[in-house]
Amino acid sequence: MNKTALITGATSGIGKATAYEFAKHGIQLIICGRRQERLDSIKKKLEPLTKVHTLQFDVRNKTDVKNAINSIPDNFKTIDILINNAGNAHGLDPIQDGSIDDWDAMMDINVKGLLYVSKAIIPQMTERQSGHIINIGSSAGKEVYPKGNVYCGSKHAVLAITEGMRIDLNPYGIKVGAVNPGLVETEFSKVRFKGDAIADTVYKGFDALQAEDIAEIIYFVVSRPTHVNIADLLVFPTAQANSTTVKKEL
Ligand code: NDP
Ligand code: 8X3
Repeated sequence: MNKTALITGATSGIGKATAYEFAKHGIQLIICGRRQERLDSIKKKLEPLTKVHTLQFDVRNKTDVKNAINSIPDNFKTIDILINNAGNAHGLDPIQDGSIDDWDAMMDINVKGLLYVSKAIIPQMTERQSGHIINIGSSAGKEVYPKGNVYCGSKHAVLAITEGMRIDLNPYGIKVGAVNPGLVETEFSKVRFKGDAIADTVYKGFDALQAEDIAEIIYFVVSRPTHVNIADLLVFPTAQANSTTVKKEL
């Protein structure tokens, strides 16, 4: 596929697997994250398959986001596909015990970071009257679970923003959609539980989704014909029925 994609959160999990999947199909890549050494090693692995440019920035810093996107070299500048994937949960606490720092992190990264990156890239898409934006939401954006309060709020916001983008960008022929996974075994729980051993138990006793499962779905979404836009997609592991119902065999 003769296209360029920018993927945020490409150093791990779903974003990294999507970079690998896109590279297999010859999509030129701009991979983003804070951990430069990981970006470098992914670039090295993928370069036999496609052209790769790395961008290191924290999506919370709007100036850095803007400067990073402005620094993209000419041969990568036309971004056909934006995958707004960077994000995480921080903590799992009842609202009365929640940490304000955790709340800030989730709203700043999952919601405001997504907006900063989109703001920097949408103008070139409206100018060309083409483009495809996929926001990685979550089942937590469709359903609130106990102690999920602010994370669920951030992902509900992602879905509302996705719908708003689709409406506002409709006159420009830009596709906008969300991919919403359930439980995917990535570094997500390590980050959520700040390295606590409880993270190792989250995906035990059932076959969780793997990052590659979601990456294949994202490629399917971007490879539909021009007149087809997959607007919203919810994906669970077979063992999961909703946020609180997971069939485990321990
Ligand atoms: P990972 O923790 O494996 O990956 C998160 C990615 O986001 C990393 O590449 C990380 O890169 C990047 N990131 C985090 N914070 C920042 C920041 N401040 N600035 C720039 N990049 C940042 O998690 P997943 O792959 O699971 O998560 C990807 C997305 O999928 C998230 O939006 C998450 O909410 C969503 N999701 C995950 C599910 C799951 O069960 N795993 C289910 C549903 C949705 P770096 O640290 O290098 O900056
Ligand atoms: C991640 C899925 O259920 O761990 O968005 O919140 S969950």
